[in-house]
Amino acid sequence: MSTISQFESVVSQKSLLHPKPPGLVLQYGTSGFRADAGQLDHVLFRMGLLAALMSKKARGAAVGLVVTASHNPDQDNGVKLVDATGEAVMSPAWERHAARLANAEQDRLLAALRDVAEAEAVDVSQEARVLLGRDTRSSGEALSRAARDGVSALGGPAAPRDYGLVTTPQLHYMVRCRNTQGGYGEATAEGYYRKLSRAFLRLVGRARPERADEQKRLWLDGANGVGALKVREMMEMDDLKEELQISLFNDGGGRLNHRCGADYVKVQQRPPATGVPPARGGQRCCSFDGDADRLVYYYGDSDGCFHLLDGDKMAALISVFLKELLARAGLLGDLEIGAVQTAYANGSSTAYLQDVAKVAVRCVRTGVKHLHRAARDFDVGVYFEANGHGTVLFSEAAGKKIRLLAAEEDPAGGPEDLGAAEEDLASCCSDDDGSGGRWKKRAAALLLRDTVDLVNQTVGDAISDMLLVEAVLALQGMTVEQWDATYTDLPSRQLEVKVSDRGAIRTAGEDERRTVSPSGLQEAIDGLVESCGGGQWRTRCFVRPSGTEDVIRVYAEAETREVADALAHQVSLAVYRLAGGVGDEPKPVV
Ligand code: 16G
Ligand code: MG
Repeated sequence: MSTISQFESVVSQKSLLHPKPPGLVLQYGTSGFRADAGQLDHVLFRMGLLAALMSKKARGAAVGLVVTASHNPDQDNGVKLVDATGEAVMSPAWERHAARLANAEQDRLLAALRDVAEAEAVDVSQEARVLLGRDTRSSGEALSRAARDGVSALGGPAAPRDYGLVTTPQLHYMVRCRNTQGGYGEATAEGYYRKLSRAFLRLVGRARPERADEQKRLWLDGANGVGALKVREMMEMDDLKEELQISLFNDGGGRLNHRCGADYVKVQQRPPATGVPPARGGQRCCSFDGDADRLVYYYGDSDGCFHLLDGDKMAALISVFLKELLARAGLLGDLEIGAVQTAYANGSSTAYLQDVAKVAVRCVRTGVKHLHRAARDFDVGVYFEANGHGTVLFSEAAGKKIRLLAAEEDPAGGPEDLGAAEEDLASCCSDDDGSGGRWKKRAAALLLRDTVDLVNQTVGDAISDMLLVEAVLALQGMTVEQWDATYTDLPSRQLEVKVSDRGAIRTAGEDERRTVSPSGLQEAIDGLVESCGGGQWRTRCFVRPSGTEDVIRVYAEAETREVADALAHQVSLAVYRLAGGVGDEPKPVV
């Protein structure tokens, strides 16, 4: 096996063009590196090297690298790595390799590279295939070039394939398409739009009664990011326009993620402050984040009151829909459906899923990789973070059974020949007794098949999730208010506290609900929860260090807004005092 030494002179020459500022140390955070864009040139070069090694390790399968800082401000940037499955579930060992390479001082880079290649027994003679993409930040182009230099220094003759401006989930999709030789879809933007829009049109084509034009209307806040550009491209498909009329705002004219976008709407619990607000009560609206891997819905009611439908509400809508289809298709006994959430999931959503929808629920640590891994334990794993990141994973067995059943029920393979069955298809989601004749089973099988095609199973995808929500609402004949009324969120409050070292707070267990250090903090939180809610199960509060910013996050939930706000504030003070708070003491929520 050849060694890294044959690449050493070119790597060291090229790395001089992307020098590391001495002493700078960046953490590999929840989803990769994220920092002020000015600090990242060497990181992108080195992540190009790492991506090349990842591809070589996967015997030349494609891997991906996206230059993005997601929902963070325009001046930041970052990198997300996509493994050969098209997912973002790098092992802890590769995360350590990433940190090691990014933080090696200039004269230690070759040694670090050698160590990684040896630790992973990479066959460096293998050609690397790396797919690149970026969001719309002004720093993206130069950082992408740095990544390309890194890939080419190690990659072999094939230049990396640069998709330019893409949403993060689109790049994940491209990687999976390439590594399945087109089995997952065609690895182009057109292929992506075609796959999603066909599945969407098939689904909504079965909605009965057909929707009026007004019901096809959706307002979309694009966070001034790449998602807005891509939705505009997708909406050029004529058929899609007939079934979904999107009014885009914050579509690129303003500042990225600035007072708009999914993170703003979720955390501030208010509509975007910029762009055109929807004029009418009850009108469905949604927001993407800057790289379009998060989605939240919202609307204003006739009294002008704001209502948020976040990742938890999407999980509820989609889980119930899928569970019902599985039951009607006769697959529920064979296939287990489950939902995966984090500690940020609203308590009402967990109670609804478990007690009303009777769907198994698991709670894991924050970060897509944790939810994604846990969702694989189910045949149909619906995972959503409250912040709007989520998707559905279908196990191989589930995919096969659904495809087989759909093929049996629909040998011609298309919806066009349904003839007399059309009327029955509509009733597959109705409230009848579910005794299910052949046609009901058939309808459910076809709807499941098309849902599998609509979902981006590699990662949460705002475009695909939006189409799925729209399709489910159409099929269920539900308005946004009816969807919202499935359960009532408990009032919650999220605050952040600046501390001198966020590592001072450590959490325990699978779901981060309790801290183990600093000593005394958990006891203080328990006492405050007790005094605010008398220990009722609906009052809770937890804290955790952010994986993306230098802050401690505090989350409180209670029966009333006043109690949730007061509890979050009290706990913020405890964090400030016991965990080395810096700057001014946290102020009460106003
Ligand atoms: C990143 C994660 C998201 C998580 C968030 C938590 C990915 C693709 N994204 O945005 O899942 O909820 O970080 O941020 O993994 P925090 O650690 O700063 O609270
Ligand atoms: Mg994002």
